[in-house]
Amino acid sequence: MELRLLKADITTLEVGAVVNAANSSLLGGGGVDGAIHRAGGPRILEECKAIVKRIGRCPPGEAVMTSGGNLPADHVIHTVGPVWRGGKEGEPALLASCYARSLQLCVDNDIRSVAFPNISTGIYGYPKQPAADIAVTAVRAFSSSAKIDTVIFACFDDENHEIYRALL
Ligand code: AR6
Repeated sequence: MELRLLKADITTLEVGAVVNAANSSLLGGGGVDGAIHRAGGPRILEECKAIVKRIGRCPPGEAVMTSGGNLPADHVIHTVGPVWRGGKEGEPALLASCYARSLQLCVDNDIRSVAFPNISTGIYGYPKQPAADIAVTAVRAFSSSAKIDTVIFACFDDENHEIYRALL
């Protein structure tokens, strides 16, 4: 498994799956979630609604998958990061779970390339350095058994990009 760093708008990437930093309603929002639904079109939202109807809301740390709609990516994996509440309410484990559950969906669906945004580090307020440490550790921990070829960390802001550059 190759880990790559890009400074990019995740909606432009031609990969097997892009990961969305969603909320539990799966109905869209701001940040990267808004960008993915805008660029991907209404089909993604329809699929999200069908998932909620079937299995209910998506709790923090979990992930579900839809098609990529109009995106160049084949699929969107919607995961719900933790809201930062100071770090003592299980946030680190929930954030690590977002990465692991998303990668497991890739394995289960034979997806070979996946791009992650910096989950929870925008509207949800997770401090960027510890979030990056968790992201890289979780992906590396997963890689031993997986047949995923490429994992891209798609950083949007300069601060995250610099943090990941130092880490990778
Ligand atoms: N491509 C890649 N990364 C992006 C893009 C983009 N187009 N746009 C923003 N980012 P956020 P969260 C980065 O706030 O903190 C939504 O309303 C951004 O710089 O999108 O997990 C959901 O519905 C930041 O580093 O997600 C939830 O309610 C990272 O994406 C809530 O926000 C994550 O920021 C989730 O908050």
